[in-house]
Amino acid sequence: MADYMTALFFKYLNIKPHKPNWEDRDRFVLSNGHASALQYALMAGRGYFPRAELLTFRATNSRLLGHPSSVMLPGIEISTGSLGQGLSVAQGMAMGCKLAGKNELTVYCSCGDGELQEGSIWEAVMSASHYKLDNLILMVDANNAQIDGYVEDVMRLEPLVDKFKSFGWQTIEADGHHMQSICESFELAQIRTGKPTVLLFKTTMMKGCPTYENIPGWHGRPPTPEECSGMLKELGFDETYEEARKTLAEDC
Ligand SMILES: Cc1ncc(C[n+]2csc(CCOP(=O)(O)OP(=O)(O)O)c2C)c(N)n1
Ligand SMILES: [Mg+2]
Repeated sequence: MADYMTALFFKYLNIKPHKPNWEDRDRFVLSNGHASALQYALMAGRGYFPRAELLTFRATNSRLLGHPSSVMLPGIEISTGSLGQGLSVAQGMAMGCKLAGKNELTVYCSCGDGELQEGSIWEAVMSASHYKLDNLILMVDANNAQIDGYVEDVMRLEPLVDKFKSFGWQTIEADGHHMQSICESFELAQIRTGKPTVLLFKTTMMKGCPTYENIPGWHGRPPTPEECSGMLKELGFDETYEEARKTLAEDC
């Protein structure tokens, strides 16, 4: 998700990190809350809090919980982690913006593909098109992986494009690692067409680390320091895990 989320947070999301509750901000809901580490990294990059705080991730008393908490951390719109719920919340936010006459605000929601197996997702999908919520953009991390294995083995989702289309959504497929395709997709999705939009981003879990790519076991296992150093190397960084931690700790 890192590639398209970086485009979202640095190019498209209209926010004021120093004023997290600014009324006219775009909204972002991380419905697949287990990807919180990515959201924290992006928030630190945008200046919500110092990058050194990232080192407290999941530690006792940290604001950076394993699943994002709107109670703990300003800038998180809604606590998530129980899969299948965030899209309904985002759908309500999009409807609220319309009712308030603020059609220019966009509500972005992120879901995993395994998450789409939750029935509540499809209630929100149905309702968003009924209410013509063209200010709602759903991004799906279509990596064909989930906690128990490959999505197609656990519970097949295909044909996903046809499913979203039949529910009345504008449906856009893109390579989730190709920055130009990502940007073109966001720009198309932002046009108000009378329909909500889903961006089906085709991705590879652990993209950029060939030794570790596309192995569902990496859904939730923290790498050892040695593995982490190996991943950094494959990603093209010179620093080891320990060195990278040190650099981060000094970045305030
Ligand atoms: C309602 C609910 N059921 C089960 C879980 C446990 N769980 C956490 S992540 C996950 C897999 C989700 O798959 P996907 O959305 O594809 O995420 P990815 O592995 O690609 O990050 C599961 C089952 C949960 N968080 N919430
Ligand atoms: Mg997945």
